Amino acid sequence: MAVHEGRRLVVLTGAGISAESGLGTFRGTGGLWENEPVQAVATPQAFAKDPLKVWRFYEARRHQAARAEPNAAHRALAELGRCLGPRLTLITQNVDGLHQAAGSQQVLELHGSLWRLRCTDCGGEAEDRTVPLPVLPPRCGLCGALLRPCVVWFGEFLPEKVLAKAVEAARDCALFLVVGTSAVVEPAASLARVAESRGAALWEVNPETTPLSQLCQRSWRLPAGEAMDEVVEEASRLLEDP
Ligand code: BJW
Ligand code: ZN
Repeated sequence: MAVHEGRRLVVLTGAGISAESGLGTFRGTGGLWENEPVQAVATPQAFAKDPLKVWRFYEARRHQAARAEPNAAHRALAELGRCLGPRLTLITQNVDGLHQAAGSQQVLELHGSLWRLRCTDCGGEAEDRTVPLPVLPPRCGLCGALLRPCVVWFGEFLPEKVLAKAVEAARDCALFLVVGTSAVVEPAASLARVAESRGAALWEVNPETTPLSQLCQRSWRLPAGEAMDEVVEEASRLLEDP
């Protein structure tokens, strides 16, 4: 079948893959949204109303992410990338940079990165890994306007080229593996549905069920760090099968 010719693998990750690195997930008990309602920190309206509050939230996240180390699941996917080369497309909703820290290359960051800042006026964008930032909220060195974290908030468009590459990969893979996401945020979750509707096998690693679970051929109800070695082995086998 045409869609299987390339025997490509797409992996979509979410906050759950970084949980074992000590970073909080968003939803559920103990999630980041429990203390800070999403509307208060992850919308453009929140930033317009109170940039300092939003920046304090992201500054805390930057502190945590700067201290965090990639875990076994990040490392297993990086190793898989070394084996499969361009046959693996790694798509993440995470902004923590832990896939890259583990050695994954060309990660498609659907929701941006904590480590880039963008000017709200002149649009200038730059990598900035300084922790702590010397002044909050930070200002643009070129025009003096407010800088914002280069992340995608609710109601904002995802980076167009990144999303286009993700959709293209989802449409043309033999296996789509979903790891550590509640799969409630669009359009990320629908990438899995696109793949499945085009004939790809759908596998999931998550201790909890998600709206995608019923579409999945295989599920590992385990933390990613415990499941990933086995999943990677089985994925490699499936991709090698003629
Ligand atoms: C483990 C584990 C372990 C725990 N191992 N697993 C269609 C229908 C309805 C609504 C919409 C729609 N299309 C668009 C929308 C609106 C909206 C949306 O999706 N809303 C729904 C929530 C209702 N989407 C948008 O606004 C998006 N933009 C867009 O579509 O633009 C076009 C448009 C514009 C205007 C109008 C209409 C369309 C943008 C979405 C941006 C999301 N941004 C955030 C913040 C990023 C910055 C930051 O990090 O602060 O992205 S929100 C947050 O959710 C973050 C995450 O990337 C994202 C997904 O969360 P994730 O990763 O799944 O985390 P959790 O916490 O939800 O789940 C963790 C999972 O891990 C759980 O399942 C655990 O069980 C599991 N787990 N331990 C493995 N050890
Ligand atoms: Zn500027």
